[in-house]
Amino acid sequence: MLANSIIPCVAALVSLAASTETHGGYDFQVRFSNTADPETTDIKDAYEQAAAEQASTHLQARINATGIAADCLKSNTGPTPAELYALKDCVAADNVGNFFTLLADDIEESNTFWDTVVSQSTTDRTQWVPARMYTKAYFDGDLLAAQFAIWTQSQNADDANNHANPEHYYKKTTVTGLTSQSSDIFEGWGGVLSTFGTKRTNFTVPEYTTPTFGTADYPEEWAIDPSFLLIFQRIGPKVLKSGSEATFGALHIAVRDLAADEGDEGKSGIEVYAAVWYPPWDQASEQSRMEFTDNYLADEAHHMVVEVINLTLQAQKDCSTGLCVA
Ligand SMILES: *[C@@H]1O[C@H](CO)[C@@H](O)[C@H](O)[C@H]1NC(C)=O
Ligand SMILES: *[C@@H]1O[C@H](CO)[C@@H](O)[C@H](O)[C@H]1NC(C)=O
Ligand SMILES: CC(=O)N[C@H]1CO[C@H](CO)[C@@H](O)[C@@H]1O
Repeated sequence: MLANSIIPCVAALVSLAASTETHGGYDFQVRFSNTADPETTDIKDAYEQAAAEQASTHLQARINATGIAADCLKSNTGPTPAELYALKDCVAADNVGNFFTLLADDIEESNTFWDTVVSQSTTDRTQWVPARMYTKAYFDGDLLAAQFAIWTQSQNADDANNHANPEHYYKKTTVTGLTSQSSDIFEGWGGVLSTFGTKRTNFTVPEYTTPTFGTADYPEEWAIDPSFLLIFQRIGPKVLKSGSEATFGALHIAVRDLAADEGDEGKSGIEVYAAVWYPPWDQASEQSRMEFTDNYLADEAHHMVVEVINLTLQAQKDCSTGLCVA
């Protein structure tokens, strides 16, 4: 009798604990490490909304100050993600280079910030620190790992980026080989969870390729579970676009198919892993170092969740029209 009354109670607790967020009719579960349980509160909407409010206010202030694309403010000033994305579309339609001019001071500030982090870090890469997330997306056969991997190299993926995240401003990907790409990216992150504010960074990922772990550039510690096949993984340095051309991080993204019996949903899907490894800023004050590793990197991990959910949803739409032949 006792056992009977306890078991349903435990089951109820377990299902309460893991949060499944639903977007575009599909369920998602987020983890910030491979050993963690899924997050217990929804990540995407709250983070995207908070980031959109900040991005919208900042962009409007810059438009006001410079007069660039000022007509865009007549009909696009709301604080929601969708309204911000419409404002960014309008600014980019005026000239795709507008964001570099509007946010030139931000780029300078970010260059200074990252140059400081790099010059005040003394360790090899085994001691670098990650912003990282795992997101399970239960597409139930509507989007496969191979399709998502192919889609990420397409023009559609570049086009989707300014709608995938409030702080994204530019992305241009060039396929450089069978298993390599390079990307020019202008985006920001920070400011929602971290007191550092948003660092809007203009950078390239010049050699984004299939990883080989166990090297000085890509230490063994960065390898992930072998269920993520190497053919669906890419890694590459993040290099500042101007000034020092410093390598200030390394980007690693992977995707795998998820069998129906692996998740909590009884549905199949894909799991996306995204990580950026950074120098640990070990010579900073204790306060700055902690703010960096605890809050600033958490900001980027949340930013990546928003992006991955929006981008997989867009990939599903594009692939369903036959765009992603795997
Ligand atoms: C931009 O200018 C408009 C019109 O003067 C004003 O209503 C708005 O508050 C300004 N926005 C910001 C963020 O400065
Ligand atoms: C930022 O990068 C773009 C190309 O991706 C380049 O055209 C622009 O000049 C750069 N701006 C700054 C300020 O670094
Ligand atoms: C690319 C994409 O699908 N972006 C969507 C992200 O989510 C926001 C909020 O729901 C939408 O407005 C975007 O269109």
